[in-house]
Amino acid sequence: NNVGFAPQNGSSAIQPASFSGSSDATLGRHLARRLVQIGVNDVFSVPGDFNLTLLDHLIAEPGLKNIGCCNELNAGYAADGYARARGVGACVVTFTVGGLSIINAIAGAYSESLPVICVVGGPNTNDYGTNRILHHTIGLSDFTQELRCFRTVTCYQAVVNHLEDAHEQIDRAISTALKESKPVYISISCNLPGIPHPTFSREPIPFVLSPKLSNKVGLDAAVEATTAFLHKAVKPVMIAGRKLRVAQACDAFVELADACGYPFAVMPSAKGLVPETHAHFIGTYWGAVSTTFCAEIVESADAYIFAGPNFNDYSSVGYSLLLKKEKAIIVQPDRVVVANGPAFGCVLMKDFLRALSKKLNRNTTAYENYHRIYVPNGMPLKCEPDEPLRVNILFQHIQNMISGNTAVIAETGDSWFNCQKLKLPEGCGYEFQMQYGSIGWSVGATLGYAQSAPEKRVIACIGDGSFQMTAQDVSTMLRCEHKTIIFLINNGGYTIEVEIHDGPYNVIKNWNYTGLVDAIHNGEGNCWTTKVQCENELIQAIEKAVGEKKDCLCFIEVIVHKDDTSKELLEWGSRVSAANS
Ligand code: TPP
Repeated sequence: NNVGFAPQNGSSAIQPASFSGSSDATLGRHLARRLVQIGVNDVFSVPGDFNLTLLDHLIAEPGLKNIGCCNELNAGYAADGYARARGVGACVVTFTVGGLSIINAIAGAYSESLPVICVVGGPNTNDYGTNRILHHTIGLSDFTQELRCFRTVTCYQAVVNHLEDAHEQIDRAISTALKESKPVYISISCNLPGIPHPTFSREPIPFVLSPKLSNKVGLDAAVEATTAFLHKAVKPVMIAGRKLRVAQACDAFVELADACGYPFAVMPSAKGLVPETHAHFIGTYWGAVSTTFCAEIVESADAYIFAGPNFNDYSSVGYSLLLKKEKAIIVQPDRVVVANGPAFGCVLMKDFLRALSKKLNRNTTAYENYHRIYVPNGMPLKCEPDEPLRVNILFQHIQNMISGNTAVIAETGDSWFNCQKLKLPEGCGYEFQMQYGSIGWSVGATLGYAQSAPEKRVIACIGDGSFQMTAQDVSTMLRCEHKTIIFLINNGGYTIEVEIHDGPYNVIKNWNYTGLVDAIHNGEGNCWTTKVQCENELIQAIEKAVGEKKDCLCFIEVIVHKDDTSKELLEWGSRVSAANS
């Protein structure tokens, strides 16, 4: 009813009369202090008039940096990449235009169980309860549209439009993100961040999240049932799934392998979570596109322990895995199912794996049997020096670049399959977004990961189609002085889609990618670009990237033939296609 008129209760009305606290006893500083406390030292943002004051208060906090991104989608992907390296990430955007732009990245973070704190500058407190129409909305006087969208991709939503409960709302949102390991949404009215309030007048006491506990009775019963089952097995095997990370059970998985002596594989999305240099490691289990012999070993085992698996149409290669539930122990973050029997609930994966490692007899024959299977390292046929470069040669060279001081980011596309075959040295990071598979993710994620883990040199493998989605934020990598190496694999199209179902829509417009990155560089920051078409040029480029240009962002465009795909993609594509039709 106040449409077009100044509010009768201006923003000063929300300031408590009795409190004239210090300038950092504010909501904005409280949020900033909380972020720093939980390990966030960088927020990825795009400013807008609803979040400007909030940003002022965030950057006033020592230990918190603002990383301005080119768009919200990339800011969200960057927070995702940051959370992968550090355990938590944060982003700040503006009401609705920013919020709806970042939502795809937040959905991706949800799918990967990453705690990302997504903060949105929201409407002025005085606008709530009126029927005013605000800019940046679709023109209705309903302020809940953005909130309703975020409900489906976050585990908690806080709309902070009162100072009285702001402290509680912010704390509850952040602690929920950490407890559930999922993104949360916090909307903060644009007129609140700078107003002092007594609730913010002390340094917040750090969160101490109460540890989750297993139900002892259930744990013992699950271990007993599993032990009885596994002691009957002759050829047991363990398979690591991606939920090992959220269950914080990577070490417990390896301890179990050490104790019981079983061989172990990884599901594709768990690559990087368990050491590939371990003597019991037998490769990636991905059905028909597994590491040589790995599928045969897993599928012919008489018992398999899947720890944290995520079975979907992609990881099951179009539902073609030859597994039997009666042979499986399925261990999820808080439950265990033995041989398709009743579930043991309230049993934490970490506790279960550790308890099991104390009970299981050592079965060395299982591992020794598999160890006898000798699989020579596949060496691609030698290229002639000036012959067009082949993808398998490219990845042979990338293999030689990786170490414990690097991290590989693999974009959706044929890079999934090519990077999956890399043998990761101890400590080498590895990230990809297999459940959600949103192309373009890797540009933002590379930015965020490199910002979070400056000690590692990030090597990103990105297809041309994916790069076209989010290329702008190479700009932010340059501003942040990252020394990332990007391999832009130019095969002229959406090749993974070609292998699922082809049509003219899978051909993309070729860009001058090095020219584009040079234009983004524009003389500011350290950037080196080159284009390679044969092995000799690639060798020279890599030598330069790891030598003379080691402190530089290096962008290497690799031209390959449009039909040069991995054999795994061909096999996987045809099976996924069959499942789709
Ligand atoms: N839009 C989004 C946001 N995500 C998607 N996964 C898709 C569309 C469908 N899609 C999956 S992979 C892909 C597309 C369009 C093509 C990737 O092409 P490119 O990056 O060039 O890699 P290549 O397959 O050629 O290795």
